[in-house]
Amino acid sequence: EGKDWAYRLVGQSEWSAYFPDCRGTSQSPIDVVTTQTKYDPSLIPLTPLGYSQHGNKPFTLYNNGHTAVIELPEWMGLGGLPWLFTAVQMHLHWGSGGPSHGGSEHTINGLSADAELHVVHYNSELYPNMSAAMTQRDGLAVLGILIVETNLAFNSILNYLSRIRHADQKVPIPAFDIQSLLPKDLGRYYRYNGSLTTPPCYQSVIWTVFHERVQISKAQLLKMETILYSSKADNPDRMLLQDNYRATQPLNHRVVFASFS
Ligand code: 1SD
Ligand code: ZN
Repeated sequence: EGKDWAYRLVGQSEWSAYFPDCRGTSQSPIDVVTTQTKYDPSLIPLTPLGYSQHGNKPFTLYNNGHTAVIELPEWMGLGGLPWLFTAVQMHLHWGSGGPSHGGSEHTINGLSADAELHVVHYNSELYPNMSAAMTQRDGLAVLGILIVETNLAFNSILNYLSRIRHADQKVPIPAFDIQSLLPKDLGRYYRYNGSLTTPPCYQSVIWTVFHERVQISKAQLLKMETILYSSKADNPDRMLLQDNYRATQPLNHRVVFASFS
């Protein structure tokens, strides 16, 4: 993990030289081919726990050089999986070409969305914390929410990106209802076993990709795509933080389950 990595320069194909797990056979993201998914009636709607309860404590918004991250309070969690999961953080992946030019990590029937929101949780019934959980097969649960053009509550994050333009910058932002960023239909989703989509690519994620897409306006998308830098403030060679999504990975032996038919 100490080793640095990038989406550009030293590109995605070189991640596995330093992070061998990136060469594993259960990597993420994937292309979900809907005709090849398997209906599983045991996949019940997920229940966000405390997502809408934010009290008056601000959130912290952080440019980690690879994405914009919001650290989530530990009383937020996720129900509807075999174990209780505790929220850790959420972050975004985006492209550089505006609407209809890609930017999501997961694709459905070969089709990209404009961006993708990830809400990361760890299995707090089996493991004491995120770092213990992140190397275990049942350690993490990540929600993947595909974002397409129109409009939404994304300003709760986007209004503050201008304050974390460079890597390592952090700001407190007013807390907001995280559930407002999720689709309304939490019952229709795809489920598969995969990995972190960034080095070290541990194959520890129970992935949920919602079928319903959520919306973002063209102006909001362009702002997200052109405001942050992957370089630090004191680096004269500014590098825009763009295209921070990984290419889809082979499914290999895996089955993608659908909660609906
Ligand atoms: O890209 C994130 C990375 O920033 C880190 O959060 C990691 C573990 O939490 O997860 C990946 S991802 O698979 O959620 N994209
Ligand atoms: Zn992610």
